[in-house]
Amino acid sequence: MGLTLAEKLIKAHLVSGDMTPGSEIGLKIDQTLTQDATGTMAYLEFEAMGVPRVKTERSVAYIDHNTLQTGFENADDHRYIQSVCKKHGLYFSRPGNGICHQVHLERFGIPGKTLIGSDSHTPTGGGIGMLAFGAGGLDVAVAMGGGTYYISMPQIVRIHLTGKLQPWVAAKDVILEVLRRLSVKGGVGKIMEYTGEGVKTLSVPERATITNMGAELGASTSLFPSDEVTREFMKAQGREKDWAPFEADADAVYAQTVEIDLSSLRPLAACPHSPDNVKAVEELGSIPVDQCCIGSCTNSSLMDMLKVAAILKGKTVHPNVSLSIAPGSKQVYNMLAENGALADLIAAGARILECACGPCIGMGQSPNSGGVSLRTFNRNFEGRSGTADGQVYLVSPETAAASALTGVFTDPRTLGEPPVITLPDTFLINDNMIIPPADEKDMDQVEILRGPNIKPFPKTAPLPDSIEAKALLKVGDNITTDHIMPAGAKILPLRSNIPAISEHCFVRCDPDFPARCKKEGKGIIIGGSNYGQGSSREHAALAPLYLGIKAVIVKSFARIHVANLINAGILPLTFRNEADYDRISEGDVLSLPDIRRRIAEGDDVVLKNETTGEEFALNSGFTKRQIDMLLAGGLLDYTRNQHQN
Ligand code: MIC
Ligand code: SF4
Repeated sequence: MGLTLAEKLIKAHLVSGDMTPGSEIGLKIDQTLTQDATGTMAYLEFEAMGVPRVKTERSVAYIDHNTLQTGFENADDHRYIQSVCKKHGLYFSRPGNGICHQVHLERFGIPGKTLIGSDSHTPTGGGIGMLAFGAGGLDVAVAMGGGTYYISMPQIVRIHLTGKLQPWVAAKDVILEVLRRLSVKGGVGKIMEYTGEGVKTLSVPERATITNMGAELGASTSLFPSDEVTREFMKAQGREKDWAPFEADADAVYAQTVEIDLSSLRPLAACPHSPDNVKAVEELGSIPVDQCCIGSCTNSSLMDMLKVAAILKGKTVHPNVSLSIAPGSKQVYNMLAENGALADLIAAGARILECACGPCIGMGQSPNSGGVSLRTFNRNFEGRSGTADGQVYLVSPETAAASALTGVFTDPRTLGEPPVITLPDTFLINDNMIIPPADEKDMDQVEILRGPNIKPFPKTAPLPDSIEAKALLKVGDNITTDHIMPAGAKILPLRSNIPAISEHCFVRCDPDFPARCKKEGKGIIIGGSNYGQGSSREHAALAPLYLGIKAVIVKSFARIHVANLINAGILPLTFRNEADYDRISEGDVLSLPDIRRRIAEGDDVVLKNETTGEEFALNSGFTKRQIDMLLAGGLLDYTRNQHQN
């Protein structure tokens, strides 16, 4: 029996476990990446581990999220990360050099290698055949120290592509179609592997758009083969020597197959407020548009920008629309400038932003009240844009550019002949914004620069014998990490300061939550299904930890978030019978008797609702390693204990 591509890459990196879906596997990690919003914490954790120099083949720190500098905090954090890189053996991508996933694809990614990144869109690397996962900062810190990365072995799903995209239909429409069919929960516990004749018709940037947004399916990662198209891309990046072919065996067996005929797709849009609320653009009607934003790690490649420039050339953005454009990297920006396309964008009235995440993470460009914003990004969770009642639609660059001109939602197919864009034979290569680390012999001289905003990791404690605490919050299904720990220009600068950022924990759901936690000193959170979807931010676990949350009890968890909770030493439990969710009200006193022994011995966990007198069973189902982590009080304590033994 042949192997899928995912199985081949997993097998080549397998340190422990076997490839039985659902069982824990340990992987050797070749490369890591961090960005600045999760990076400071990850490097504080790395420093706490006491490893002098990263042990990966390549680790890169990017500055791309917290680039709005309205106070000292972000700039201080950038300096801190830069000094850590120099001392501990990492490459540092300076602010202005671009979005981590775009730059990594261009300059560092290598087909067949493993990559983990402290950002949920790290699977972008799957566009060139990398096995790339988003992870919490602590997991990345451990991998940088040479440690194994553990996940539960996913099922491998085949997305079989046939046909060819019609004019004006884009890669974004492919992944929106997958989201429409499978939903934001459809990829949980799965790797989405793209196969079929249709694969050959897609360029690397198009493939990367698709693997990037696999994160919105909840998938562990997504993967394209490394083929001739990949080789051409690597060659154009001056890195052909890093290319090697990788593909699934012809007789590989998949857990599930999804068939997509690319020729049958139409321009699509994910409507407010979920990436899977997908409708055809032509069906939406002429909704007036207030804002269009083009960019983000999903759609900011040279190809995307050239298409947009060709659509806008010689025209003017509609008077009621604000159009902002952020090229994904300095390479893209520079090439746009050299070939004149940048002039077309400027002439049409686009507001050009620096190469960074920008509006995608609420760092500026929040829409007007109730404003309709068409974005080429990957997430449209309520409030993420920074405007509580903003109506964000996720669309292709073609749809965004067409609508920016007309002022209403516009199917780009109405524009006539599409522009023909071909990728260059060689990209402009200039890595002058990437700073290599100091030589090993000089590293001791490098001083780590810590600003006053950097506060230590919150206190952890071993799992107590029993837990008794109030249900301090009860939330519904599909709670995102943007609900738990909002981002945006005001809150992101506090990413290195857990006490301060905790004041914003869950405020979008309940403004009194932080105060209530502080008053009670401890608590339990109750949630529905797919709790913690979205970002990899471990702050969504560290802030609750700081606020005294001992357990989170839900119908089901999203993959990265549950790992982050365990890493933080917070007990993640699920209802055995989902209907028991209804038997808990906010404010009820709950107890988990004898919890330490039950977790240690893998026994059934019992939850007592002391307020109602009811009692019911919860699932734990942790692996030996997770049990040891939970007993120790989280991954840091667990790692310290291991070093001591
Ligand atoms: C996001 O898109 O939500 C982010 C910001 O890139 C996050 C990381 C973070 O919260 O810093 C992600 O996707 O992991
Ligand atoms: Fe940045 Fe947005 Fe991509 Fe997250 S999704 S890495 S905020 S561009």
